[in-house]
Amino acid sequence: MKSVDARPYPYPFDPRHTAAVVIDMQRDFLEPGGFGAALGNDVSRLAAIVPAVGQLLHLCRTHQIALVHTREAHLPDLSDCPKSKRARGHLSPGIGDRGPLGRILVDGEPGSEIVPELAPLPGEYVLRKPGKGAFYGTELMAWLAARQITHLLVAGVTTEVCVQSTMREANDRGFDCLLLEDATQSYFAEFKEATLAMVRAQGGIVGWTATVSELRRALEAA
Ligand code: C5J
Repeated sequence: MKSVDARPYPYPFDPRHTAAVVIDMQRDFLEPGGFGAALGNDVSRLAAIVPAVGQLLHLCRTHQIALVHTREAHLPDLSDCPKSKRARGHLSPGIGDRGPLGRILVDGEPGSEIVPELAPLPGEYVLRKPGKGAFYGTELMAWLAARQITHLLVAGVTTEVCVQSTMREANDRGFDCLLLEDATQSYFAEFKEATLAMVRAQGGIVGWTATVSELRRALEAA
């Protein structure tokens, strides 16, 4: 067993029953011309966490912790995209429309790919998801159960949308989740801080938070 010096109190975990879930580190959210930019956001805020997420990937690969990379992307015919999602915000270009990175949030388009610095290695699980939470409409629960995973290390973007949705879905399914503070980001600084506070409030009602360095110290401790 290992223990991270986390907030609101130490997070015990067994690396053999732990997976890291890296949420939506895609060009559509991190690069100009994608979905995040279409929403009017400064995408450079998100690109700034690429090194920390890279360190997390390296740690997991070194310590044989299972990895899940998620991508928010719809089928090309948009049959898995609710009309309400497509209509929200009256965006132009919006989901399914062609932009500088190809059709926005559509599987197979350049924008839907994970940024090259964080590219999954052959054999790692890459999960396409149609929703904000990674459990909705996916095989994630079955994949984790088959590997007897009980603990999740969660990172990626955006903190208050897909990351928080996934953590809440996981928490309700009985997983103990640790959110990596410096390996997650929002377009809005205050939303990130509020999410970290919500997760660890009331005795860790959704989970724990810690930095990638704190996780490293736990993994390297004898
Ligand atoms: C959003 C996400 N923000 N990955 N998606 O629409 O958080």
